[in-house]
Amino acid sequence: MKTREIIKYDKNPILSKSNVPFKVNGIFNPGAVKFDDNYLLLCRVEMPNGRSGFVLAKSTNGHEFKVDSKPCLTPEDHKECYEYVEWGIEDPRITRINDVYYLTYTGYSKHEPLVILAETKDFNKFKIHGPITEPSNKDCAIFPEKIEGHYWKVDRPAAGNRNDIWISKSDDLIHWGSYKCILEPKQGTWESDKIGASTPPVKTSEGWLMLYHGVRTFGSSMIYKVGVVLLDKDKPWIIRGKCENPILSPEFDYERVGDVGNVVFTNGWIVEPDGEIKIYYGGADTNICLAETSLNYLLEMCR
Ligand code: BMA
Repeated sequence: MKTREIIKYDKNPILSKSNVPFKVNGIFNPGAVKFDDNYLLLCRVEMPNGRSGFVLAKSTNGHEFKVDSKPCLTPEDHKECYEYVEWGIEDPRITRINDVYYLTYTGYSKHEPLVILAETKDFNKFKIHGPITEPSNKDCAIFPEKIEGHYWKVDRPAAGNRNDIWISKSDDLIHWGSYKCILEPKQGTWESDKIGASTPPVKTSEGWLMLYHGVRTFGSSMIYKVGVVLLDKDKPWIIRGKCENPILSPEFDYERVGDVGNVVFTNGWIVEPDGEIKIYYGGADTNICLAETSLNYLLEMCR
């Protein structure tokens, strides 16, 4: 496995609203997975009314994607829990467990954000389980296998001015407990105000590797960057390593200028069998970009 730094794709952004065959304000923050030998992005599209749904984009090489002709999941599909998603569904994370793909995403409504769970086997039919947290909570990612006989998730409940990453466990992916706070913002740094889990954790020989986002407020604006953390393989509430610096920051116009400027935000990555990694991320809440790196490099950053 090669060690390589993080390289932003020179043809970024890989998707913007001109690639979407229907009218949207933007396409960003995709979940990512390999499915049937294709690269699949489950992209958030903000509709003209300002509410988000999801559309699929497919690729054979991970670089050039074609967006489907219509959304695959919308707030209106949530018949049993529409009240909690009325203002949009956002930022899906995809975790494969056996042959089922579990989606965790933000349901947004007058109740504030909470986490919705859905599952699919084919990205065509979706079974929506509904909310698995109360508000305010978002940035939820499920671990891809059981640890100590339980399922695990990380998420980001917001309480007062606290925005920390928490872990919890479950026997059925619906009912959760044993909550623990595992990571807090670090004052006076790039991640001083808010953090949240980004990509679903990936198992490595050294533990669970996960990307997360950190936010720092400057005056009235916020800068979103991406960091990396390593959780213990058997006791995932223990932090084994963490990079002090962000691994991705807004630098280019496509990350600095858009509906929300100075944002790089990821909720989807693909780790190839040879350890190469594709990180798909939203630029300025407006478009979708790609950065490539390797497992070795990210592990080295955490040591
Ligand atoms: C977060 C989420 C993301 C968004 C980011 C920057 O709170 O809502 O969807 O990309 O803010 O605006």
